[in-house]
Amino acid sequence: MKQFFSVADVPDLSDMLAEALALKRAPFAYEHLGKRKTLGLVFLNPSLRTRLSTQKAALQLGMDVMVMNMDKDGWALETRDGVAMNGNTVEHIREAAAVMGQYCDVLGIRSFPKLADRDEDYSEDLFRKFTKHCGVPVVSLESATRHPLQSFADLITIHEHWQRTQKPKVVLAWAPHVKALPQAVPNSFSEWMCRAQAEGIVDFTIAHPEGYALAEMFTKGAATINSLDEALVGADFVYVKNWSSYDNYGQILPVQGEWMLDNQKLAVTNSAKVMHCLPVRRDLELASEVLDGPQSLVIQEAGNRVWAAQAVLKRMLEGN
Ligand code: AN0
Ligand code: CP
Repeated sequence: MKQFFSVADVPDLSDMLAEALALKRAPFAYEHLGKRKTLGLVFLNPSLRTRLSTQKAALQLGMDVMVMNMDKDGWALETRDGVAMNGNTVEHIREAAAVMGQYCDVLGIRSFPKLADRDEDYSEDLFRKFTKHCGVPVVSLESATRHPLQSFADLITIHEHWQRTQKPKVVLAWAPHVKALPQAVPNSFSEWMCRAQAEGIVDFTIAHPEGYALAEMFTKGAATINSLDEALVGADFVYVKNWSSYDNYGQILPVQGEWMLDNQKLAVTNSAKVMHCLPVRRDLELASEVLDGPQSLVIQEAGNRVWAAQAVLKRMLEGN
């Protein structure tokens, strides 16, 4: 595997899932695979889970890890080509990425969208340029439009908590927030769930208020509904997440009705398990009674980030 950017980089979803579950059972089975290999993690934005789970995954494969907090410790990066750098940027991504590629066998990069210009964010300019110029395999630690390590961990979590034979009903539920957040997590979750649905693993529904539709390229095959209460009926998994509008790009729109999941809303589900990628704002996005209750999977879900990252890094080290 040369790149882990989207579900399209996984030709065999079921095999990859089985690989992650096998690593969870035997974390050190490949502890020599990464010996004398270096992983570099480059952050242009904050992170708790991605930073720690990916480091842990690499250490369990015997790799060395270097972390670069580019936003705080690096030179201000220029990504545009053909401009004289006479403003605030100090170093071009062409040199910065190429240099980091000299020090690392695998690189990971996190870079959120600016949420100002939709075409710019959705072109994934920074991730693509970084990949092109570093010259080594690159794993996305959340790019402008996707968060594939999160979605992979989410799929692992759903698989683990669904032992019954019939397909689970999975609902992606928009939640309120006070800040404009990226669409990366819901785009990615939807992309992975649409693939899982196409492979007969899940039934997938998206619930969001009017004005919050995700870009079509991520939602092919998903049922979409503008009512949370209707979507929740019979749900087996509810995946809670806020995102800002794609149509009115990066905006927070006025919303009708109550969209925060609480125990009362959860009552119409099939005793649904509740997921969130974290960080979550308690009693704004999700009621604390749900987070603290028996149906919450948020901690197990975060735990599974290790196995998702380890399966990806293993494939990169194996070169297949
Ligand atoms: C980020 C987001 O919504 O994309 C990161 C989530 C993993 N969340 C926040 O900025 C709160
Ligand atoms: N879920 C997730 O990616 O969390 P962090 O932003 O803390 O890495």
